[in-house]
Amino acid sequence: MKRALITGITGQDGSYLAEFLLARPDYEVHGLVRRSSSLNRQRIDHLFAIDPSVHDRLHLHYADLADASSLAMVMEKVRPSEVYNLGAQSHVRVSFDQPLYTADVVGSGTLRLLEAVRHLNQSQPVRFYQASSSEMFGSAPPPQDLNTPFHPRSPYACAKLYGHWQTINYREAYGMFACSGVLFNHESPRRGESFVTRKVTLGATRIKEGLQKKLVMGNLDSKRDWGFAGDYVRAMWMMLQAETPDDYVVATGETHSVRELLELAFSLVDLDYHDYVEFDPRYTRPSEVDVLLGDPTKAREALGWRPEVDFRGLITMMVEHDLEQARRERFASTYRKS
Ligand code: NAP
Ligand code: F7E
Repeated sequence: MKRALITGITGQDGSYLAEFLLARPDYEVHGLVRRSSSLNRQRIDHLFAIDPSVHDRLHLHYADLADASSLAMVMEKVRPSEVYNLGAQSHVRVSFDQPLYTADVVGSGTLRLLEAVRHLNQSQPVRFYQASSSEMFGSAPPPQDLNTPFHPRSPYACAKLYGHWQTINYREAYGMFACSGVLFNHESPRRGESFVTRKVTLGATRIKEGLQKKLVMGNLDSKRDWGFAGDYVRAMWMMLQAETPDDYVVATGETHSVRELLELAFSLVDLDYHDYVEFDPRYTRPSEVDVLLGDPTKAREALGWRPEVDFRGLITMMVEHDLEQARRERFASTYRKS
């Protein structure tokens, strides 16, 4: 039995990764969860229905990346063979409002976890995956790969860069099997509601169903290399199954503007986004990342990884999901009124 420990299991990627690992009968999955006043396990509740054995193969532990002692305790209790560090304050705009908190959880949090892994690694081999980000490239001209100089443009990106180099340093200094995956934007129906793709697919479908009148947005000119989260968690796992530890860019190799995203999402519900979208500077950032376009050649050649869902397929999947949700909400409110 392989034993995986996932920080950020309640997030988008954590839920897909846990699902991917639990579909393999040889994995036991442990996830870190934070205490909150109301439960936020919606993304992982369904995992218990995969098969009856999941009740014995999925375990949750209270801990926090800001709390080194909790990480050490969980590491000692679980003794995992693979650790995936996906926990983060992951919203770029919010990182400008909470820079110190973001630096602590995203930057120092990675170091705290690496220290706990290093101690365990003295008595058993542990493989470590760090969730690095294309945001680290910031204003570097596209296409971006691991030879592109980093130029981060937000507190979040600076903190991720710190975690990226600490991961490499632990590999070089202590010979640890530590990999940094530099992942470009990846989305899904489980994406947080305030990231741009989900905000747009929720907005378009709710407008279609009469639940919302307009959609207020920020900069429509920025471009992103958007892939599907389900494809990207497979790349994380492949990195830890390789013979030697290394770093990889994971991307689709295609870029699209926020404007193109709006055009596609609204057209899928037979609407024209020009009729509904308004601008508010509240949704812009003090410094923006204009164009991200990844070159995933190394991941394809060394790991055999390829994305299976393209931009159109991804946005269609998200619109279909959110349309169904909006319809259910509309039926429920009509029923309540009648
Ligand atoms: P997400 O949906 O925002 O999930 C973040 C997870 O981190 C949640 O489970 C959250 O727990 C947890 N978390 C937050 N603060 C924590 C803390 N102090 N201690 C422990 N856990 C904490 O993010 P995602 O999209 O799945 O992304 C996963 C990772 O990949 C993140 O590190 C992100 O920065 C990175 N990344 C994402 C993308 C992307 O496009 N999605 C691209 C590159 C890199 P709660 O549920 O309790 O809030
Ligand atoms: O913004 C623009 C915004 O917040 C994308 C995180 O997962 O990917 C994500 O970071 C673009 C930006 O993602 C709105 O200005 C316009 O140019 O969806 P986003 P992000 O900042 O690229 C990276 C790789 C990560 O690592 C992060 O964790 O869309 N935009 N109008 C808007 N963005 C938002 N959120 N809301 C708007 O109204």
